[in-house]
Amino acid sequence: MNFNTLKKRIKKLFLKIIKKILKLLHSIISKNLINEYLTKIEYIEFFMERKDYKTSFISFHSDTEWILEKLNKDGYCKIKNFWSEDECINGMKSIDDLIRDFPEYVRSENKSDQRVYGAEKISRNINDFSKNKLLISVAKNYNRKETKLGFTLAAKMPAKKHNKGSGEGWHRDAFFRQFKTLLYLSDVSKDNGPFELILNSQNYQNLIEDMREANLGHKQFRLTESQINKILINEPQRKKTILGKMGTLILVDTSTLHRGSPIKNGIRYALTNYYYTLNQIDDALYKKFNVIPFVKIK
Ligand SMILES: O=C(O)CCC(=O)C(=O)O
Ligand SMILES: [Fe+2]
Repeated sequence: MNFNTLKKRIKKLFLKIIKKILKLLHSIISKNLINEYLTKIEYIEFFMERKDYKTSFISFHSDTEWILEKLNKDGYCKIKNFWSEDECINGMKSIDDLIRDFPEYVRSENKSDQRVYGAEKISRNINDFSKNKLLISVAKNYNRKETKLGFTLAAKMPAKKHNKGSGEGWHRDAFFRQFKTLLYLSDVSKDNGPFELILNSQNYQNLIEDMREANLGHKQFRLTESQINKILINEPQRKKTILGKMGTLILVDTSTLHRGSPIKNGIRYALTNYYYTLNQIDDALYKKFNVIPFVKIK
């Protein structure tokens, strides 16, 4: 074992011990302070192994670099006309076909939208999107760890009464870093359930400040409307609603606070690529999302 590996191991062990002590001290120190310290330790642990990640992909596609810069700065990046109108129309048709032909894979527990995970295994055009080289290159470099596409979600969201929007309200998918790409196949104006996020909520400093502001718990994934309002009260400009014509692509770190806003009108069709680091991919993941297990590309 070389010196650096040993140093890393000792650091990891040290952080683990501090975490244990903090959890034990729960009754003595204020809960909020403990939550902050725990988050700090988890943040250090998360990025420790990612610090040295290098990939030749950085020069693979010339657009990778500016997209990464924008992602690192704002937590998201929007690209217009990623797909043409014709491609989007075919994409919407593919989603309708999928929902009709594979009802056993249509997720019904989501109240707002109809979802099929693993759509790239059935539809040729969705498969092309899932394999896009620029997107995988951005995913790897943004995650700073070996990354693969997990699956592509095909989703159709009609305007139903009392819907909460795609994702069922404000949440983060993960803490610290999680990369997805969302492609609008239909035009999305403010009434068609646009993707919304709280700017910079993925950054460590904001994460801690927002926790204080809204009195959030340790690893709290879902937030109420009133907690979001507390975060926004002094900085309303941090709420970003991403509108776009069909073919608009949103590359986003879903460790930001985000949601698909409730849809008031029409139907929103969208595809989402879910990228995971290799350690996140296992059978349980595919089971959790009821991903189509077979390939039957048409
Ligand atoms: O599709 C959207 O607008 C957001 C969905 C979302 O946040 C999720 O499924 O985790
Ligand atoms: Fe989400």
